[in-house]
Order: sequence, then C-alpha cells, then structure tokens
Amino acid sequence: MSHQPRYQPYTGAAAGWGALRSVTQHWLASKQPFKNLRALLKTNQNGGFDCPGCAWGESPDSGVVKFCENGAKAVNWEATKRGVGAAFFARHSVTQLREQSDYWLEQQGRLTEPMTYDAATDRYLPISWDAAFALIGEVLRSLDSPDQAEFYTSGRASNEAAFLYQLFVRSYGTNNFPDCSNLCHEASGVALGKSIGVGKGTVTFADFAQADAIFVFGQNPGTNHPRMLEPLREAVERGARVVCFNPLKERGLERFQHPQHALEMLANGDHPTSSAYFRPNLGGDMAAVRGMAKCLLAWERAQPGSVFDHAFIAQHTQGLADWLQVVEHTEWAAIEQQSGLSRGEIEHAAQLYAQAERVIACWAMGITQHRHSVATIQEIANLMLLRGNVGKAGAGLCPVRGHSNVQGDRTMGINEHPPAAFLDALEQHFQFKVPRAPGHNAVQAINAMLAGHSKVFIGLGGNFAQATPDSPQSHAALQQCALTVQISTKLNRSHLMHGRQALILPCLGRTDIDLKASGPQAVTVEDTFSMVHGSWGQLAPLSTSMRSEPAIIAGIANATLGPKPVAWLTLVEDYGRIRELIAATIPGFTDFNRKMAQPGGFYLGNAAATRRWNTPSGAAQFAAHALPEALLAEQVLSQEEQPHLILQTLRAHDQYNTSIYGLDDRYRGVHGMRKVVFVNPHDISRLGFIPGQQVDLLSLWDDNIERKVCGFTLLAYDTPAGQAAAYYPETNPLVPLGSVGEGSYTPTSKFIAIRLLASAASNKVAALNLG
Ligand SMILES: Nc1nc2c(c(=O)[nH]1)N[C@H]1C(S)=C(S)[C@@H](COP(=O)(O)OP(=O)(O)OC[C@H]3O[C@@H](n4cnc5c(=O)[nH]c(N)nc54)[C@H](O)[C@@H]3O)O[C@H]1N2
Ligand SMILES: Nc1nc2c(c(=O)[nH]1)N[C@H]1C(S)=C(S)[C@@H](COP(=O)(O)OP(=O)(O)OC[C@H]3O[C@@H](n4cnc5c(=O)[nH]c(N)nc54)[C@H](O)[C@@H]3O)O[C@H]1N2
Ligand SMILES: [Mo]
Repeated sequence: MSHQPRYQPYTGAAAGWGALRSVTQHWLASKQPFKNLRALLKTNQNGGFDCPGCAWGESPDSGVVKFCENGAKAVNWEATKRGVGAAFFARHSVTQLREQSDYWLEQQGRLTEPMTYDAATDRYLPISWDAAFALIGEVLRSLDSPDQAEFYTSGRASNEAAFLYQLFVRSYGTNNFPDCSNLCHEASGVALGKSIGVGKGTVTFADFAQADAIFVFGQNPGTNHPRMLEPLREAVERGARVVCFNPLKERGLERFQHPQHALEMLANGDHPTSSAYFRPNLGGDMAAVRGMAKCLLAWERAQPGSVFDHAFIAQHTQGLADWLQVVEHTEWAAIEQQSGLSRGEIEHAAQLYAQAERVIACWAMGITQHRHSVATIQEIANLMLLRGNVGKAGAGLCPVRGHSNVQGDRTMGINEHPPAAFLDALEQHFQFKVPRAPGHNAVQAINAMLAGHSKVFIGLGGNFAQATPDSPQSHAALQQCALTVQISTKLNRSHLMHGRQALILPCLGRTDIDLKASGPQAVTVEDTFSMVHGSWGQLAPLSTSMRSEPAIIAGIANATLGPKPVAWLTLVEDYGRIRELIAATIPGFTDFNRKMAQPGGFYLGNAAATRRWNTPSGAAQFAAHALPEALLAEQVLSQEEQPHLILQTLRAHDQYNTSIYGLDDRYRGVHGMRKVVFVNPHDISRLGFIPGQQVDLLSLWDDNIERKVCGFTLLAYDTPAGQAAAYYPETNPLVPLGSVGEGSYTPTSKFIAIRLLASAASNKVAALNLG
C-alpha cells in the first residue's frame, strides 16, 4: 500500500471518499474481503461483535450499521488468513526477528499455536497447552512471594476474561495489575474520583444530541474515534458549537464529510465541524481553562447571578471560595505564557462556554499524558461545576476512552489499588483472604522487574515492550524475568523481549467464533458511556489450537491453584457462569445474563450523572491547584543544555497503538514513512536545519542515561512554535521512565524535552516531495 515516501498536504475532508478508498485497500490486502465484509456488517449490531477498535459508544436505538474506516482496519487486521505457527518460528530465530520492524512482525498474521522459547536454538518451539499451563503454575508457585509476579492487561480483554483474571491473580495473592490504563486515562480516573466521586465520564450518547456546546480537548477523533465525528457534525448542524483545543489542526476536527450520506459524498461537500479552534502549547490546557475561569469570575462580579449556577453550587459543591481565590491570584501573564494563547482567545473560549446552557467537555491523551494531568482535569471539572454542567441532560464530563473495553476491565477489578468495597465483596463471596496491599502500576512494574524484585510477567494482550516508556529499559526489564508469558493474537516485540523462559499463548479475538460444548460463547464489554453489551464472534478461527482468553486464564489458574476458590475449568464451559459471579460481586450487574442480550446493552449508571457525589464530603469538589510553576520538569531545568523543542508522541492514521497497519498518515499528508518529526518551519530554520533533513532526537533528563532515536526526517508542519510531534511507539525510547504524572503515574508521552542533532548517518536531504 505504501510505496515511495511522500509528504504532501491532504486536501480532502476527513471520513469521506478518501476513507472508504483506504478501507477497500485494506480489505483487499487481507485476502478474504468477502468474509470480512460480512463480519464487519455485524460490528456494533445486536448479535454481532463489538468493534475491537475504540471505546466510543452508539445510540442504543439507531438501526444503522455503524462502522468507520479505522474500525474496519481493526477488524481486518484480526481477521487475516495468514498464520504464525511452528513452521514460521522454525524459519526465524528470535535474534533475527528482533531485526524486523513492528510493522513487519504484526503483518505475519495470527499466532496459531502455543510456543515456548528454546535457548539452545534461540527459537520458539511448539508446546502443548497442558505443558504450558504446568510450567506457569510451577514457576508461580516457586516464587518467594506472589508480589514477585506482574499481571498486565490490555484493554481489549472482555469483562469475562478480566474478571476471571483478577480473581485468579488475587487468589494467587497479589494486586500487581499494571494495565494499559496506567499509560492512558489513569489521570481521568484519579481526577474525576476526587472531583465528582466517580472515575468515569458522566455523559451518555444521547447527551450529545442535546448539548449547546461540545469542547474537545487534546483529542484527534478523525483518526482515533471516527464515529465521534458524526454526533459532532450533527451538533454543528443544530447550531451547537464544537470548540477544539489542540496545538495541531487535526483534519477530522476541521472539516468533515459523512461517509453514510451518499449524496453529500457525491457532491463532495463538507461541513465545518469546528466552530472555534484554539491552539495551545503542549501542556497549556490547564492555564487556558484557568484563564476561562478568570473571565467568568470577572463577568459574574460585573453582573452577579449572570454566569455562575449559584443554586447548583450551593446544593452540590464545596470549595468554590478557595478555588476562586487561586483563580484570582493567577496572573494573566502566566496564563498567556503557559497556555500559548492570547487573553483575547481565552476570552472568546470563555464566551462560547458561558453562552451555552448545556456543555459537554471531552478529552483524551493530549490532556492525560502530562505531569500535571490530574490538576488539568480537575480544572476542567471546576469549569464545568461552575455552571452546573455535570448531571444534567446534554451536559457532562467525557473522558473518551481508548481500547474498546478498557473501562470494563477497571469495572471488573483490573486495578492495582482496588477500592476496599470491591475487595470486601470478593472476600465475602469467594471466602479467601484477599490481598489488601496496593500492587504495581505499569511504571512500578518496570522498575520492579529492572531491580530483579519481580521475576514473572504475564500479559493478557497488549504489547508491553513497545507501549511503555523508555523502551530499552522496559525491554531490559522483561528480559531480566525468569518467565514471560504473552497471551496474544499477533506477533509483536513483547514476544521477542522475553525472559529466560517464555511462552506465547495464542488466543481468539473479538471477531472469532468461540465454540464450547454448551454452544457459541458471547463476551461482554463496556463502552465509554458505561453501556455494557454482548459481543458474538462471527468468523471461524484460523486454527483449532487457539484458545479463548477465559479458557487460557482458567488453565493457568487451575495449574497454579487447583480448583480453588472456584472450579475454573467448569466455569469456562459456559461464560454465563462467569457472569453470574460478576453479578454476585459487582454493583450494577444484577441479572447480567438476561440484560446483556438487551438491544444496545444496558447502562451501568453513574452516581455523579444523577448528582450523587461519592466523595468523602458528599459534595462535588472544586479543586484549588496553582498552575505548575514551570511546565518543564526540574530534572530538565537542571540540565546544562536546554531543550530545543517540546515533543508530543501521537498516533498516525494507519496504526492501532503499537500495531502498525500501514505507513501512511493521510490527514497529515505523510505517506510511506513513520520516522518523521513535525516541526514548525520557523523552528527548523532557527535551529539551523532544512526541511527533509535527517535528524536525531535526544531527550533531556537528569539521570545520565542517553535517550536518543536516530534518522528521523524533519517535516515542516503547522504546529505552534516550539511544539513538535512524532509517532508513538518509535519515539518511546525518549520518554524517561521517571517522567510521570503527579498522582497518576502515567508517562508524560505528550511532553518530552528534546534537542535535535543532525543525523551522523546520512546528513542529507531525503528525496521527498515536500508539497
Ligand atoms: N485508529 C485508532 N484508534 C484508536 C487508537 C489508535 O491507535 N488507532 N488508540 C486507542 C487508544 S488506546 C486511545 S487512548 C485513543 C487515543 O486517542 P487520542 O487521544 O486522540 O490519540 P493521540 O494520537 O495520542 O492524539 C492526541 C491528540 O491530542 C493533541 N495534543 C497533544 N498534546 C496536547 C496538549 O497538551 N493539549 C492539547 N489540547 N492537545 C494536545 C494531539 O495534537 C492529538 O491531536 O484512541 C483509541 N482509538
Ligand atoms: N509514547 C507513547 N506511548 C504510549 C501512548 C502514547 O500516546 N505515546 N499511548 C498509551 C496508550 S493510550 C495505551 S492504551 C497503550 C497501549 O498499550 P497496549 O494495549 O499494551 O498495546 P497495543 O498496541 O494495543 O497491543 C497490541 C497487541 O495486542 C494483542 N492483541 C490484540 N487484540 C487482542 C485480543 O483480543 N486479545 C489478546 N489477548 N491480545 C490481543 C496483539 O498481539 C497486538 O500485538 O500504549 C501507551 N503508550
Ligand atoms: Mo489508550
């Protein structure tokens, strides 16, 4: 699909013909287009499977087949006919495979049989399921303490798999649950828990149709949540405002064509989706929102009662006075400097906010992957509380989740610091001593493995080696383990950065039919709006040697603990039995087996959405944080050399996290290459470079470790001065392990202080069409 590297600005609109053309290419490349078409048509339909793409939800009563370009790619990626089994591993040693790109690795196809690493030949060899389970059980039982094992989860795991996994791990004796959420929306959970008493969003799909304004902070839905563009456009058509905060002019937010309105596509028409577009500096959103609050305060003082929702504030909140004092003391100079926006722009944003009766605030990784993310999200919550925009129709807080079931996994107890009530319920129902000490998050797990404290890593999905920060360190962490186990659908680098003993356990994906003696099994997932619904696989699995995630977890649990505290193997004969256990222990799941089949699923509820505040004070809390003194960390400021640029690491259009589907990033005009860095043209010349030149990126931190990636092509791009961007995971080696969010521990993937160096290897202009 991708040939000659090319950089040429994209002129079409997002999600229109261009999108459909790209889907078609991926379909054809999968070698079974017709089968996939059928599978796709079931996506997000009752009786079909949940899209393995993002966590965006659907209107429960819409009869329309909902799919998007990138959902289609995700389905297609999983439903490939290519297989990776014994013959493949016989051809390639692990050392040879390490030389291959992430793109190449995942392109090889679906993992088809269990494999174990053989050091003598440096190859993976076949192993029986029973022998694999026995090995895991033996190693886990041999550890001095259960806290010496790490149990990672990626957010594609179903509710059933996640519940079983946490039950096994806690019965084994630890809360070491590093998960992808630690790298993702952790700050949203922490901040919202403090502010409104629940770590989830308060809106449902229906709210979007009633909002007067929708604010979108630090999110690129055109690529990462394409189905969200539809309610955004509908909002604009109704006359509502869509207000974006993003340093980059993201195509999907700028203009939009609806792929399901054939007439419009034929006319090649596009509508403005974005009513106002503000371009803050990386990490500047807290200051911008603070500035908005400062405006609202001034207007309220000028005309009391005209701006604040005093009735709501009096009845439902605490801490307003303290916060307003902080707002008052924050100087405009600091706000403008830190946000990168002018006072006039911020006043405009504040007007748009104040003119709307019902406001939804959405955000994603541009907000959560900073040092002060928790404080930023609490500031967004403050702004929303000021006008009663939480817990009324058409309004609310909306962290837009990433992985299709990352929210459900948390609900099921994938949590390294679980609430006491959850543990109490487990203990009572299953009658075992539940571990109470908090476990490791993702960064703590890496540190524990590096230090040799943790010796076993088990991954339920995902690609820990590439998704985590400071790649050489996280690779070393895995390689230091006595045993690494990856439960996966596709080959990735985590299989190659393995422990002394290693297992690859191939599992069924969302699209595969999961047939048991009792019949085909369904699983359930929870979307970003707390809707839980069933998912039924539709395609015959590529190999009979794959097992479902619940079956694999049950096998491991049984080999480690025997049939205690539950008869693991019997449970997974019919997933309805797992759901009964969920219903018995987790609030909101009463009558689960019946409700999962309801059209559109069922709503778990959200206390804050009904204005019940599960905070210690019983009220929604205004949080009074000062702005960070400087956005740059002390560990950078203390260095002799100061940064040239701040770098954010983001997703291209043709990738799903560490899975690279193709080498294009259509909306940003990049074709056939990923090792690029987007830099403001004035910065390029200020730093003495020219567009197209090859550069190395060096990140600054105070621990004397050289963090560098080499041979990136400089692309002149419309980004605010000083704010650069490059793709993840190629740039993960630059994120220092110690650079994490305060209170969230999330790596600061959107704020890396870097210097640019001319590439030693090939210091010449790449042959590029620079459009
Ligand atoms: N096709 C596809 N879909 C996906 C994924 C995928 O990889 N591919 N990943 C899934 C997952 S796990 C997740 S978490 C989501 C991720 O969804 P997004 O959060 O949209 O993902 P990113 O590509 O990281 O984009 C971050 C956006 O925030 C902006 N940004 C960066 N820093 C700042 C900042 O400081 N302030 C502001 N205001 N903006 C900023 C960037 O310019 C970019 O537009 O998508 C999910 N859906
Ligand atoms: N620098 C930087 N780093 C980041 C981010 C960033 O923006 N910048 N984003 C972070 C975010 S938001 C996230 S969520 C993480 C993502 O971290 P992960 O969730 O760990 O990574 P993925 O790339 O989604 O995992 C892909 C692998 O999952 C396996 N897989 C796919 N489907 C299934 C399935 O159904 N079952 C099982 N068992 N395995 C499956 C396949 O083998 C595939 O290779 O990365 C984080 N890392
Ligand atoms: Mo994510």
